[in-house]
Amino acid sequence: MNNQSKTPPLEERLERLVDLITELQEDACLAELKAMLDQGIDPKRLLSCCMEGMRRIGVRFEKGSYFISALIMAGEIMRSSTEYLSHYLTHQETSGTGGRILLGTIKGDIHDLGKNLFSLLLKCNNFEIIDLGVDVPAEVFLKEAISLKPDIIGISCVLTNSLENLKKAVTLLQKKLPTPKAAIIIGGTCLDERMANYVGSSLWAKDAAVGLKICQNVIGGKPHKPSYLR
Ligand code: B12
Repeated sequence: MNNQSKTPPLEERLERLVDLITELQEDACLAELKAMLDQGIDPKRLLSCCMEGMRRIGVRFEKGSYFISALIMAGEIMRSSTEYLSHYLTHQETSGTGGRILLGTIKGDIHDLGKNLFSLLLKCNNFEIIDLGVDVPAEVFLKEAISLKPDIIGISCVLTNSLENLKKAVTLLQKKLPTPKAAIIIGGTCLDERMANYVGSSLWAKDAAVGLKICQNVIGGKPHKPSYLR
């Protein structure tokens, strides 16, 4: 008997992992995630499964079949999964030029898993991170930016309801930051290019990996052109 008859094909296992996350089966999901990591499966593919699980949980919440308790559990699953994955991602991503980044989630929003994941990727690529946490008002971003002089300011916004706060922060920073002005990059589930235009930020990333690339370009002196944002 060969191994193939015992272990289901990879695609099937990945889909099962997404199902376990969506069904909030924390123990089974973490056990499977760990097993797959130990077997050398690409952590980026596993991370994509976690993101897809979060998306499906969000859809169930919107439809009313999941409640806030499910979002809380989802947050815990995502946090533990990221913790496992971080060991593997850290070893994978070691090259790149560093810079100093001020990070935070915008006022009104307490989602931090996306921001933390972005922070992790940046750290793995030799960036210095100053994390202001969640629910950060525009004025605090400005005050800390003036005192800490980051190269880049990263703002996470997951909730549509916080979009006006994000717009306020971007406008304030663009107006009041001393020269040379730090670049501002925004990211988070609720954002797309249209929203980025609305809040007035030319740097927007649909995910943490794209965000990392943009930050590397900024530090490498490449122009801040929307063409390399996608
Ligand atoms: C887990 C979760 C929670 C947890 C969060 C725990 C935590 N510590 O973060 C808790 C329970 C706290 C929560 C609360 C709420 N939530 Co919630 N939550 C989720 C859920 C299921 C997963 C979010 C997540 O962590 N995803 C995984 C991370 C890794 O993904 P991410 O945040 O998108 O980040 C990625 C990118 O966006 C990017 N990124 C993120 N930030 C940044 C920043 C920069 C600079 C860059 C470059 C990139 C970047 O990088 C990441 C990796 O690629 C989503 C569903 C979904 N579709 O996402 C709903 C969701 C975000 N929540 C939602 C809602 C409505 C709420 C509540 C209002 C519910 C309520 N009635 O109380 C509250 C709001 C509380 C508040 N004031 O913030 C809605 C938001 C809808 C909207 N458009 O506004 C969603 C989409 C669910 C839904 N479909 O309805 N939630």
